[in-house]
Amino acid sequence: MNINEWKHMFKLDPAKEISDEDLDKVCESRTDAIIVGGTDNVTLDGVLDLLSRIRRAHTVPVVLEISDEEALTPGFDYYFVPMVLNSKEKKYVMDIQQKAIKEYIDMMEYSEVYFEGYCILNPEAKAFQHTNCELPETDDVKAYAYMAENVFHLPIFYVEYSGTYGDPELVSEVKAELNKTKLFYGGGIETSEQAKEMKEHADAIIVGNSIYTNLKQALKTVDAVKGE
Ligand code: 1GP
Repeated sequence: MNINEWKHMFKLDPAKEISDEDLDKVCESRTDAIIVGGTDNVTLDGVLDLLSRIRRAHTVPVVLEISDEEALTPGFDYYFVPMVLNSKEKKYVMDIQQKAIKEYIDMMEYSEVYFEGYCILNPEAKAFQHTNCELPETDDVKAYAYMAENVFHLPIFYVEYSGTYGDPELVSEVKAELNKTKLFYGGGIETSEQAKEMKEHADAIIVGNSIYTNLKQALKTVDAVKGE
């Protein structure tokens, strides 16, 4: 299936433990893809371990979301490269990405690389602090979305509330700005109702932390957005 048709993704953090049994459930959940990504303590060993455990028994597409070039490795189906549009430092908007291209683009030549315009909206999130973000108003976020589509021509605009459930009204307003660029929403989704609510506006939702806190409920978010 084409990435433009994806509706649901699970995001696994290579710095967190997950049993084989739980990992099997995540991979066989009918989610459209597994994203491997995190902010802290992402190591090459952790990334490779997850990739090989997923590949051993499953065919679900696997994406590496690159946060640290030290943990970059071939073997993934897709690579997502975040550009943090609301960072106060150019480094996190484009310099890290430019260095990664210079160094590693050959390695990724045969795979599919997608740049994501990220907007991080939870000031408590590690990613917000790590990338030195500024908290934007709704109109600012809409303008970033406009830029993602019309200035940078990015395939994905990612509204990131990592760790907390966001504002569906904001997501709806952002969606109205976008025509071609896909809107991804991630942050605090724990229940089927929340998954449905955000998926009404976003093209795809990403469920992360609740895999580790309440897997049973997290698994239900797949059917909630993709149907039984
Ligand atoms: C994190 O957007 C994802 O990058 C998912 O957020 O961990 O809060 O589900 P949660």
